[in-house]
Parts: sequence; structure tokens; C-alpha cells
Amino acid sequence: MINVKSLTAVLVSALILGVLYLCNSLSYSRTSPQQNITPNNITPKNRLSADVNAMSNEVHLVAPDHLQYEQPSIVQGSRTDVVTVTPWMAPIVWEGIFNPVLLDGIYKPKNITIIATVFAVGNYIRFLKKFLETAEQHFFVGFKVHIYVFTDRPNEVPQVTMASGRQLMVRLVPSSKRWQEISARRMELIQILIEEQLPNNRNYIFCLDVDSEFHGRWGSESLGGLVAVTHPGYYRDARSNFPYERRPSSRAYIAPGEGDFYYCGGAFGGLLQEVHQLAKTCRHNFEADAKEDIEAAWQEESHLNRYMWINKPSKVLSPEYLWQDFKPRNPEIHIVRFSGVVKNYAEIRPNP
Ligand code: UD2
Repeated sequence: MINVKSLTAVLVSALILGVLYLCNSLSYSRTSPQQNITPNNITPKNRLSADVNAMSNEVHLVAPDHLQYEQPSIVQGSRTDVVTVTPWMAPIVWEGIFNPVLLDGIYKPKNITIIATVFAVGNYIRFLKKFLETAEQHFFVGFKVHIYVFTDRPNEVPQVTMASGRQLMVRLVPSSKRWQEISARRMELIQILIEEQLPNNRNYIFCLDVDSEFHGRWGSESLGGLVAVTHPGYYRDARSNFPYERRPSSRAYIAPGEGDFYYCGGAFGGLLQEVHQLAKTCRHNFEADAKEDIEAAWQEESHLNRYMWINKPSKVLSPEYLWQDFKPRNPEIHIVRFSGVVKNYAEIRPNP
């Protein structure tokens, strides 16, 4: 015989559990993926959906139905002269290893925005016109692109006609008497830009030197969680010869037997949340060093190299993605996509 008292107790408990379950589901549905989650308002409850959103761009690659493209092969590749994967299994991007039609077919429907930052402080404003004009021709053509120009001379920002979906944003920054400070402070300003202006962490960002021009496609093949570019000056060298910071007292220190590649300070990128972490860490370490009167050998580039050694990039771009105009092309460089122009340091820098 069922006792009436215990039956009532069971029914009341079931009712309470049901109400609790409903409240719980409602509170989760308020943090649906559509909600605008910024890095500043990520709480433990919505952190998961923000991370999944960002990651899904990286892991969920959907090709358009019936897209026609060349058959891929795992036994014959067009590049046998270079290494195309790191020991931690990240692709190294060279001309010939990727299919631009297929990659654009996968990434264009994702409706992502590519953000680029470029600093043109003091005399470096003179490089901005060519940078912007050539970016129009080669940098993520057909994608939504937002270029943030940081300058102390907003009136000298050139007028460049931009295609639909592409925008230029100008941010005022103070000038400085030291080029080292201008270069290094970029990490702080990139960190703040991401925190305050770029809430959608599904998007990608590339941080680029202004004294450079595009010459060939730089597109969806370069997208990745954390993206580094191998420096054109050192990619054939032994790591003991890399210009890493060698003083153990610096937070950028890397010992002669350590490190993977020497990466450029002039081009790096990835998902917003990854680059935010990188910029925040490099800024913190640069400033902590400064309090102890240490400036790493190559300022933020040294800190970036230290960061990338520990936090391995998920995609490595070959020196096609940042060559130097004064260097003759090596045979493995089939295309130069982006390169630093020849400049007279004494003429353009505020200090020697
Ligand atoms: C290398 C790096 C650079 C940076 C630097 C170390 C490459 C190709 N370049 O170049 O990114 O890591 O070493 O600090 O990897 N800038 C101004 N106004 C100035 C000085 C600099 O706007 O007066 C900005 C500008 O965007 C420039 C960037 O800072 O492109 C780097 O300065 P740089 O080009 O003079 O540094 P460089 O050639 O030593």
C-alpha cells in the first residue's frame, strides 16, 4: 500500500525539481551564441559558448556543395623543397601547398571580419598610402576587412578608395622621442583595442608593419588560431644564431639551445582572443622588464618570440608573408606576398 504522505512528498519533490530544471535551462538560453559576448563580460557561465564560437571557425570547415577544384594528393605534392609542417603539426604555408579556391569557399560563408592594425607614427606616415593601396589589391580580397590606423598625424592619413565591405578606422596615439617605444607600445594598444572595440572574438586580426607593401595574395590560407611569420633574415640559420634576447634577467630570454624559429615582429595574427592573450602577455613582460631597466634586444619582437616558443603558433607563415626588398629572393621563395620597403632609418626615425 502506498502511503499517501510519502506519495505527496514524492510529487512535491518532483515539482520542485521540475521548476529548478526550467529556471536553469532559461538562464542558459540567455547566453545563446547570438548574444554579444565581449572579452570583458565573459563570465564562467558564458565562457564556454564564447570559446566554442571562436574555435568553431577553426575546426568546423564546411566546403560549398559541388565546388569544383583540383584533386588533392597525399603522395605527390608540388613542394618537396621546403618543410610544410612543424614538429608540433602546425602547417607552414608556402605557395603551392594550398588551394585558394577551396579555402575561400570554406571561409567566405563564415561571414567573418578580418581586422588589421597598422601604426604610422611620426615620419612613418609616409608609408601608409602604399600600404593601404596594395592591401586593397591583395589582402583578403572579397572579405570584410577593417583596417585600424594608429597615428599621431590623423590629418595626413591618405584618402584611399576601398571596396565595399572594407573600412578604415583612424585612432589617435601620442608620438614619442624613441622609435623603440613606438614599436613596443603597439602591444599595449592592440590589447586595449581588442578589449574595448572588438567584441566579436570569432573574428581574426593581423598586426602589420606600415613600412611594407603587398605584392601578392595574402588571404584565407593564413587564418589560424595563433599565426606567426618566420623572419626572412633568419629562416635558414641555426637557432643559436637567432637574435633572441640572451640575458637571463629579461622575461624575453631564450637560451642558445632553445627556440623553434625566429618570428617577425612585423606581422602576426590569429583569432582575437589568442592575439589578445599574446599582446597582454608581451606588454606585461615588456613593462616588468622596463621597471628593472631592461629592454629586450628587439623590444616587443623579442617578447613575441619568447611567447611563441611556449605558446606554439597553430599556423606558421613562410617568409613569403614578410620579405625584405633589399634581399635577393632565395629559390624557395616562389612569390613575395608582403615585403618591407628599403628605408633610410636616419631620415625617418625620431632617434638613432
Ligand atoms: C623590426 C620588426 C618590427 C619590430 C622591430 C623591433 C619586421 C619586419 N620588423 O623592424 O616589427 O619588431 O624590429 O622593435 O619584423 N613605427 C612608427 N614610427 C616610428 C617607428 C616605428 O610608426 O617612428 C612603427 C611602424 O609601424 C613600423 C613599426 O613601428 O613599421 C616597426 O618599426 P621599424 O619598422 O622601424 O622596425 P624595424 O625595421 O627595426
